[in-house]
Amino acid sequence: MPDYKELNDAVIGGDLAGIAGMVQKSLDAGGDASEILNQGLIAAMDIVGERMESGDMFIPEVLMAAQSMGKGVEVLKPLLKEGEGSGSGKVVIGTVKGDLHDIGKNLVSMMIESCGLEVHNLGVDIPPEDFVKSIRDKNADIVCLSALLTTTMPMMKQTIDAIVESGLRDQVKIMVGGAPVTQSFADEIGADGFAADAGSASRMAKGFAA
Ligand code: B1M
Repeated sequence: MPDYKELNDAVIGGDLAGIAGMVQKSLDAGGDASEILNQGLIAAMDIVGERMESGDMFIPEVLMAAQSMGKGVEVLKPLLKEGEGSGSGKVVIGTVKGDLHDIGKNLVSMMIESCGLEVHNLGVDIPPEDFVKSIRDKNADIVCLSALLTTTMPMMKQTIDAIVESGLRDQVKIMVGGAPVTQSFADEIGADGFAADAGSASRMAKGFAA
């Protein structure tokens, strides 16, 4: 397996100027796009998370790392297709209210889009009523909720409750994901599916849309 230490260090160090070139170099050296994403970029964010928790990295540095990761993903984007675009479903995706994390959610959005589904990415900090409005306005078939904080996981349940109360529950499949989310939590709050990563989320969405 190629050594991704240089790439990991570039993300951790927030090397905005160098990251795209380094990702391209890994690709030119024959690296696989998914492997570069997982071992080079996502693995680096896990280290960033550990350093954040231990107080060795602060929010501005974490934001630089996050932006570097985004620049790296841009290079990989055309190569990260999950399958040929043949779907016809409409998907609404967003990070729940109170939560500002969007890197993973954007990866999920990108991978679902690459399956040919129509994706409406609402952004971050999305209140339940905005999910409901968007499901109604877009006539969505699937809604994807993302949460990265244990403190915002209950907002997933509140969002599902709002969808039920709106009378739209039968119209949509509800998928949930994000680092602290589990299958048992998804079952507990009444979601239709849990996806641990962007690849499985896109396969699940494609299955629901079929
Ligand atoms: Co924050 N943060 N953060 N953070 N942050 C975590 C999540 C944390 C684990 C770090 C830590 O302490 N170890 C911790 C949460 C602890 C907890 O609740 N258990 C934490 C904290 C505490 C906080 C703050 C409270 C810090 C503070 O202010 N004191 C604060 C909260 C702000 C808020 O949201 N209200 C905060 C802020 C931030 C930044 C803004 C600085 C920045 C976010 C920038 C951005 O997103 N634009 C940030 C970052 C970058 C992180 C870490 C380091 C990296 C997250 C990430 O992007 N990972 C993170 C540590 C970590 O996760 N290791 C951490 C890479 C990404 C590709 O993975 O998002 O897991 P992930 O997505 C995956 C899967 O989860 C899944 O697919 C994706 C791709 O495979 N997935 C889905 C995600 N969404 C899905 C939806 C689906 C399906 C699958 O729908 C169906």
